[in-house]
Parts: sequence; C-alpha cells; structure tokens
Amino acid sequence: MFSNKTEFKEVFLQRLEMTCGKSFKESSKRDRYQTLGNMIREYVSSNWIKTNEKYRSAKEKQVYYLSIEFLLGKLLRHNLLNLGVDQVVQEGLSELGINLDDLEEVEADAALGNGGLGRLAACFLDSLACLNLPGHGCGIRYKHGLFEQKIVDGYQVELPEQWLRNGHVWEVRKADLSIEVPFWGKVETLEKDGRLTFRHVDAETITAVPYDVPVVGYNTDTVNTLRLWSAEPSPYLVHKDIMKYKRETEAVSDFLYPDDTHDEGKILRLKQQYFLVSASIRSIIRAYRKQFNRIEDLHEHVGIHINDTHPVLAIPELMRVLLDEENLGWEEAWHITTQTISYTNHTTLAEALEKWPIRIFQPLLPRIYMIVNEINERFCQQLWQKYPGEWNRIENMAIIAHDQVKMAHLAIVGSHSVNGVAEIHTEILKKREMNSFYQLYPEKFNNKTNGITHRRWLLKSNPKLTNLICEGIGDSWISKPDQLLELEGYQDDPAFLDQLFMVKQENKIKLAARIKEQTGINVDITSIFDIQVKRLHAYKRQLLNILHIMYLYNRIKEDSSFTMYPRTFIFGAKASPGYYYAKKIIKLINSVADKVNNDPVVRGQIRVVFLENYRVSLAEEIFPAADVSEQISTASKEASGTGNMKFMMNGALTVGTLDGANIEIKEMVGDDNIFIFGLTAEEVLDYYQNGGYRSFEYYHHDKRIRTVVDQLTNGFFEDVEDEFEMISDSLIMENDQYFVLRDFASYIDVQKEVGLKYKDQNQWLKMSLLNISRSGHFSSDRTIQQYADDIWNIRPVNKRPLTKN
Ligand code: F58
Repeated sequence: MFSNKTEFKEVFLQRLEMTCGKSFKESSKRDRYQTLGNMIREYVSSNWIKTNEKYRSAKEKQVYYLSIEFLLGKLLRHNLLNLGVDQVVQEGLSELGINLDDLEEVEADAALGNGGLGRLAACFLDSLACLNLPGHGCGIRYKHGLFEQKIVDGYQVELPEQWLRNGHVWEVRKADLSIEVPFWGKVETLEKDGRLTFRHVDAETITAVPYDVPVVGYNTDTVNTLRLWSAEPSPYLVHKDIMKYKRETEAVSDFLYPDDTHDEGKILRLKQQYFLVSASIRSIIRAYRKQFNRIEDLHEHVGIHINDTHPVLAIPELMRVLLDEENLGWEEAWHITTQTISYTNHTTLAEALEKWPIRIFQPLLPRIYMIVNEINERFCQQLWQKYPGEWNRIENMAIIAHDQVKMAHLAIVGSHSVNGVAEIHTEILKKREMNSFYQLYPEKFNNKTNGITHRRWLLKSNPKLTNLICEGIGDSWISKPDQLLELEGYQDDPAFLDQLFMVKQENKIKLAARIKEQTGINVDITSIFDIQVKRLHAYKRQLLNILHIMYLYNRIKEDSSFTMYPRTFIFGAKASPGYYYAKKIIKLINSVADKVNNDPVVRGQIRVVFLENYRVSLAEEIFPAADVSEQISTASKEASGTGNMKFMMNGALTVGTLDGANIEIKEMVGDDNIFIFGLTAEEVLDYYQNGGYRSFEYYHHDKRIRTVVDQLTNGFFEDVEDEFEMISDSLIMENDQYFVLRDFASYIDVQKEVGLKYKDQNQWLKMSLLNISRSGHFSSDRTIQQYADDIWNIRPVNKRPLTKN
C-alpha cells in the first residue's frame, strides 16, 4: 500500500477525500484519524487472510482464549509500531502539518474490561501474534465499556462509556457468520435408534454477530483474530412483544458487568456468559468441521482456554455439541472436552468465586443445566468411590450443592489444566483454597506467572527510555526481552545514569502537565512521584497509603524541625459502582488531597493527586513517570498484580508486601533493590485461621495510628461530617480485616527508608536501572511461551515473515 512517506502521503490524501467527501483543508481531526485507521486496517488485511490460510493449510493446533474482558486500550499507535511503519506515518503526517499524537487523542480506549484480568487478556493476544502462535481471542463487543469516572466534590460519579459513538475502525462485521444462541424453553427427550436424544424447543434465540479485530504481531506478518460478539434480535424469531424482546436482546451486549444484586441482573450476567461461550464454541467447531473430518480428534487441533470462570459454560456447551450435534457417547465427549479445555484462576477471594442459583440457571439454560447435573452426578460417584463415606468432603467438592452451581468446581473438573498466576498464588490454591481438588488431580495444577507486553508498556508508552536502551544495548531485546539484562553493564556509567535521570524527568514533566490540565494542581517534578494505580478494593489497601499521608501531614504540622524529601502521591482508581466502601476511600483520598494541597505549611513537602478516569491510555502516561510503585495489598490477597511489572519495567522501585508477583520481582532484583514491608502471607493466613489479631490494641498503643484513625471522625475534615465513619468502623469495630493497622508501623519505616535512599540520586538510579534490566522476565512473551509449551501444546506457524504487500 505504501513503502515510504511520499507514497503514504499520496494514499492518505486520496483516501481522505474519497471517504470523507471533504478537501484536506476542510477535514477534521476525526476525519484524519478515521482515514488513517481504515488505511492501516486495510494494510493488514492481506496478511490477515494469509495468516488464516496458513493456519488452515498447516493444520496446526489453534488456541482460542475465551474472556469476558479484553482491555485493549487504543490500537492505532500500537498497530503502527507492530507493523514497523510508525516513523514513516509520523513523518508523512508531519509534512502535511498533522501531529500523530493529536490523531491518537481522537481514538477512544476500547475499555472492554475493568482491571488486571482484562488487560492480561489483551497482553496475551499481543504476545501470541508476536510469537507467531496460532491463538485468537473470543469476547463480547459491549456497546458501553467500563464506565467513565468523574470526580464531583470528591465523589466518584459514573457516566456511560461511549467508545462506539463514532464507530470502531479496527473491526470488521461478519454478519454471514452469525450464530443463533437459544435461551429459556424446554428440553424434549426422544428415543432414536435405541439412543436417547435431546432437543431444546420453544427457545428464545438471540443472534450473535461477530466483529473481528485484527491482532497484529511485531515485526512479523502474523495477524491473529479477536472475535467480539454482539447481540442482536434474531430474524427467525416470532415474538409476542417485539419491543420487549429487542430491548432484552440488546441488553446482552450493552454493558460489561451489569449490576447483579437482583435476579434480573443475575439473569443478564449468566445470559452474557452463555452468549459468549455458545457463539464461540459453535464458531470454533464450524471452522474445525471445514478442515477436519474426525470430531474425535478435536483436542489434537483445538485448545480452548477459559480466563477465570466467566466462560466456564464452555465445558457443558462443548459437551452439548459433541453429544447432541455430533452424536458421540458421554465418555468420548467427556474425554475430548476435558482435553480441549484449560482454565486460569485469578483470585482466591471467596466472595469473587462465582456461584449461580439453580432457580436462575435451570430455566434459562435447560439443556446446559441437564449436562452440568450429569457431570456433577458422575463426579460425585467418582468421589464416592475414592472417598467412601466422606460425605463432608463430597459435599464441599460437588459442582452443585445447596441449590447452587459452583463455577470454579466445574472448571477444575472439566479441564485438563488449572493454573494460578504467580507462584505464591498457585501454592495457596494447591495448599488451601483448592486443596481437595489438588489431592484428587495433582497433575492438573500448574503455575504461570503473569506478564505484560513490553511493546505497549515500554516501546509504545515510553519512547524516551526505549531510545536510551537501544543506544545502550541495541534493539534485539525487543524480540528477546531477557536481553535487557545487558543494561547492567551501565550500572557504573555516570553518563548513562545521567541520561536515565533525564528520561525520567522528561516523563515526569509530561505527567505533571497532564495533572495540571486535569486537576489544576501544580506538582513539583523534582519531588518523588509515588504512585498507586489499580482497581479500588479494600484488599489493595489504598487506605494504608492515604492514612500514611495523613500521618506525614500530622508529623510536619506538629514538628517544624521535621523534614522529608518532597513527595507527590498520585492515585488512580475506579470503584465498582455498587461497592460503597471503595467509594468512601475515593472520597477520603480527595478530602486529604484538599487538605494537604491547600495547607501552606505542608505544601512544599507533600502533594496529593487523584487522577480521574484511570484507564489504559492514562496508565501509559503514568508508568513512565513513576519513581515509586505502591504494591501494598494484604499478603495472600493479590493473586499476582501486573501493574507492579509495568512500573518495574519503567524504572520505578517497588514498595510492596510479600504478595503475588512482588515476591518474584524481589527474587529477580534482590533485597537491596526493592522495599518490602508488612506481614507475610503465612502470617496473615495464620491470623485468619487461629485469630489473635486485635486491631484496637494497635490503635490504643500507637499514637500515630490513633491520631489518624480519630481524624476520620473528629471533625478534622471540616465539611464532611460522618463521612468516614464506615472506614473508621472497618478498622476498629470490625477488627480491620485487611491488617491496615497491623502493617502501619512497618509501612512508615519503609517509606522513610525510600525517602533517604532517594536522596542518594546515584544509588537510586542504579537501583532503577537494575529493575529495568531484570524486568524482561515479566514480558508476557515468556508467559505465553510457557502456556504454549506446557498447557496448549501449540507451535509457531508463521516462522518467517510472509511476503510484504
Ligand atoms: C486480577 N483479577 C487479579 N479480576 O486481582 C490480579 O492479581 C491479577 O494480576 C490479574 O487478575 C491478572 O491475573 C481481576 O482483574 C477482576 O477484575 C474481577 C472480574 C470479575 C468481577 C470482579 C473483578
């Protein structure tokens, strides 16, 4: 399409006029963005077709990654970089007087997820394509992504997100590949040739329409597919109340995580899950059928991965297809299903483990329920044989118990691999949360420590650091991120460290400008940028961070001789709309920010900033500018964390507990290059099991704690009476479930150490460089290679680049 900037400009101008019907001069930023996006999508389409042809002809095994979330962010710049045309396009546009950054601003984030789980899925897609592995994503094309957050008077306010308002240039609608997904109705049982057959009749069907998004690899011509399903009314259905039917149908792909505190919401959520799964499984089988004759060999050619339990109905759905449509017997269908499916667990929090009441499940999905019931009965029989008389054990392990379907149990029983996402997390699953299943199936359990794509989180988001690294060690680390280790050769090179310092400063200047623009707050770029960005959740302990800031405030106010290295504390977090407590924490952060930022006595030493609407594109501006990375979850609670890896890769030092992947980061960088504090997971779990923690005693004996806790309710925040009573109660009356007060003193100490270490700039820069150099291990390329080798058994197909178009 174009091979140099002159050609690029020519094609771009021609396309702009053709598609927008305007002259170049009249065209808006959006016209230009859309023209460029369409051009690039078309540019990849021939390789997209070729990749699929190659997969078909090579008959290699393909993997489908089913996920209720894909937190993609923006794709324009990412695709340009992966295609290797970023510079040509940037220069070409600039000669036309267009700034590529301005066009990127026009693109909406595809925010089809809410946190680490969804972003992990997006990083995995990138790594699959970059490693030339035949792996595709299947998800839902939500009309509204994760809500847009506004902060009004310190409170979070949610607005519907509108990413599709101007269309999505990267998608291709494929209506001819639509699939009808049935709900409600009943199951008819018939005997045919001595065999029982089942028919789902009187169903209300919904049409699943696929929208395909190309997933472009870096420096390769592999283009995989992310297939997102959209719910539309079925053209085949005659319905009594057509308007109601249309409304209910479209609701299925309207919102990510509808409120499920009522039955109506629960039904919708379960509908979404089956919608995703049924459409995906049937389109996978349809493609397989075109290529292969023997359905019995499905697991040799297809792997289906379920990202957490949201897509676990893939198990009974695949069984249904094999039994009812392919006419296999139960045993054979079960063998194929379990060999095809693999499952990742992302949490041990009991409240996050999905369970569906039978009263909702059975009427909505009558045939699927029958199959789940049969899986459960056979499983319980197997348990009974192995553990005769152990009723308790069997009841605890059953898939259906107490009128509920336990999705995690179904996932473990119906798959050949169960993995956790960091070493400690997998160990906790094996030894505690899923111990009885581990005893039964030890061979299924394995660990795959998470990773992040260094192409988005370093190359794209931090071009200055990328250039510096390339100046130092060349660019082969881009395809082999472990080679970042070579940077260690520069540890004693003052000129290189100076440049590293400059890069960080420039990134801090950029973030400072963003802060000024969004909040009006001036921050000092020579202060330590201390950042906590992640979902707002009690276990992540944003509360510990903000109480510590209150402590510092008190310290400065009461003792004029107290000095500290100036710090800017930056937060970004969305609270789930129904999570009242989390919203209170947001309000508290903003109240502290008001107090601190308006007090001339402390202003020079601390600043507090809450950046609203934290999302992928904002994250890309934040990580490069961080000095300190806050990873302070209650030990044992954070399965892995991935923000910790993004900070590390951008040269921030971690202040963290021994939780999730922090432990592996510590092992990588050594004790001297990370700041660890607080209880260990063993200690936390021991407290939970044996008691012995009384938060009141910590409150009573430590004046620093008593002061900040009292300030929550004693009028310290003048305008917000009673506002923080709930937080104070959680700490004292409810015995501080997340050990905030227990870890408080240790957190103060480690933060003090951070301030002292930062003063020695040379030492700090060395530590920062070491963190960058050891971060290659946390590239999702490593993670994906491990999934490919140990779980999926897939191999690269497009070893060599295909011919250029
Ligand atoms: C996250 N889970 C884990 N869940 O918390 C994090 O430790 C891990 O690094 C990451 O997965 C990737 O493995 C997560 O993001 C959710 O967002 C839930 C989805 C379902 C609704 C409740 C939140």
